[in-house]
Amino acid sequence: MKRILTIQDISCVGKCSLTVALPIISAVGVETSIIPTAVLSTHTMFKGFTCKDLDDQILPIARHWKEEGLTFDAFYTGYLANAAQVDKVISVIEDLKQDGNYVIIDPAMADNGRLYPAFDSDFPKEMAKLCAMADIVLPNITEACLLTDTPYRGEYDEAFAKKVMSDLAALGAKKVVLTGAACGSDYGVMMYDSITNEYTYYMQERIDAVFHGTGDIFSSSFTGALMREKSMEESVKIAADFTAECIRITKEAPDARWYGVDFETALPYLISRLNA
Ligand code: PXL
Repeated sequence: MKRILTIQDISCVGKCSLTVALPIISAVGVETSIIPTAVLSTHTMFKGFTCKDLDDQILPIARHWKEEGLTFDAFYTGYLANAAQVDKVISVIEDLKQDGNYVIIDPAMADNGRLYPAFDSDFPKEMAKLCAMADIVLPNITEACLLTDTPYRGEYDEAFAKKVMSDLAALGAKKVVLTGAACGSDYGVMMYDSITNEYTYYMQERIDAVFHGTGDIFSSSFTGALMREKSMEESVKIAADFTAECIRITKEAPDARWYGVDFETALPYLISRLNA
């Protein structure tokens, strides 16, 4: 069985980060080891959330694993609690990584043109250091703009998206997967491969609903699909379709919660796509 390490927070209520990554990646048959970056009462879209960072645990946890000879097939990082955690996470990956491992970085820090409440304007510069070591980086357009020092645009065209993706790759990431890309009337995922210099797109029908945590749903199912030996392109399609299915189900659920999607109901769909 493949084993991955995912490094992100535990929001105890909120259906994001580890409470999404653990069930999704485990459900697709991949062992999911974790380093929690922080424990929060809820994600930061709630008012009054509590947060205890686990800064002093990140390196000791990894050191113990190194002594145990533990190895991983992929590293997948998400929300970090503060800028100082970036160097620690880089060091964990450098210490544990072996040839052929994937490094997947979701720079979960912003959306809709704004940084999440816990971060100040210096944070993206630090996060860019982590993105530089990625095989695959998975930003939304806000994050891609912040990482490349590009003024954010709510509306943009294909040329703008392509430029931001190639600028991001120039920082060091091999492949860029831009999620929630809304170019004109098209909506979906855009990919840039800096090795082949190719752009590919997977466009979907736009669903008129917005829920929190969908970026984490995408990144987790994408990581799971890659670990199930799907190609990069196929993994993007499966993750995008699964995320859309989660949104569709949540939109129709009479008891839907505002803070996250009903990914639980959609898990059989994901598993059937991976077994097809
Ligand atoms: O889904 C991204 C995310 C992860 N973790 C925490 C968050 C958010 C988005 O708001 O607040 C704590």
